[in-house]
Amino acid sequence: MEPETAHPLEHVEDDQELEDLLSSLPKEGAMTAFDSCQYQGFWYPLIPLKGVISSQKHFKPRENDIFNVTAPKSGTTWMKAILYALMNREAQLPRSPHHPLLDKAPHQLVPFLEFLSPSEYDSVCNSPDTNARIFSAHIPFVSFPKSITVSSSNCKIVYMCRDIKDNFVSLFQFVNKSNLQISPISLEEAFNLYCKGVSTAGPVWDHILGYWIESQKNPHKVLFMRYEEMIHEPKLQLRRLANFLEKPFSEEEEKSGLVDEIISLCSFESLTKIDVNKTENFLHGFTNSSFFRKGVVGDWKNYLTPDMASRLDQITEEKFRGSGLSL
Ligand code: PAP
Repeated sequence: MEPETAHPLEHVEDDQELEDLLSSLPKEGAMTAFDSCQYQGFWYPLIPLKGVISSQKHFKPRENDIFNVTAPKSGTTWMKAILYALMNREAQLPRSPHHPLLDKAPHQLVPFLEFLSPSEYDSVCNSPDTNARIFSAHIPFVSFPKSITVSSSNCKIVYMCRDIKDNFVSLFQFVNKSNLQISPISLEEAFNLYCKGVSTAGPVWDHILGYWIESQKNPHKVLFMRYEEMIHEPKLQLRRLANFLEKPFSEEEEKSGLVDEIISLCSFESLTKIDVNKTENFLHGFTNSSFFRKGVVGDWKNYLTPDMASRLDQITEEKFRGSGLSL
């Protein structure tokens, strides 16, 4: 048996106790105007951190809940759309002119666990299965609510990672485009913080590694996916995902072109043409459009110096050495 990871805030009973514990955590200036706190080895702004702690204390999974987990800027929005379209495909055909993804943003259809209050968990009803909901989270494996990760739970975790250099560039662009900054942060400053691990739910390498290890130990519970593989071989990856979620495509579905329809509905080109993804506001004032930028592989080449690229490669190589994982 493995030792249980201690959750120092699990027994917090009242707000004062929570405030005391939060104020005792290490803090650092972050890429945004808000300081980051370090909790269980990972960095967070205060609001999502409170959500992480709440979920640890209060979340009660349903039998077949599904969790779309990522380090920020690894393809979360895309996977939200894919999971929603995939799981609801019988009642809501992707070719339907009334498909919910045509008038709701992926972030509205699949909420982040850490941005919900405990009283809102049960109001999530975005799956055809009454024993299941679809949530998203940036929470590292070590801090994920134990009620979900225990082997007796049937909940499934779909983890998506992305090339580290593209991840950093996407994050840097997002931070400067959104309302998270009083004045823009420079590339160098953001880069140094990222390399130190001070990004939301960072260090990104530890985030990825936690789920990679778990996916190897427990492949029925955690599916490890890559943004680049989704871009290059979407059909294969979508079938892999459907099989993992025990909702494989039937022969009729395959023949009817459903796999292509889901891929097309959720593609960058298609989602960025939909009005709601261009304008409306999402949680905490982020515009929906800020979650769509280029959606390509290798954009880091347009931003990083050769030194920056090799520093990230070097950290990646060191962090993943011996794990069987390379990015
Ligand atoms: P989040 O973790 O804060 O929710 P997330 O959705 O992971 O953000 O990141 C946005 C990235 O996914 C953007 O990448 P870029 O900056 O390199 O362009 C965004 O363009 C990309 N993205 C969003 N939707 C799609 C999609 N349908 N297909 C491919 N990439 C997408």
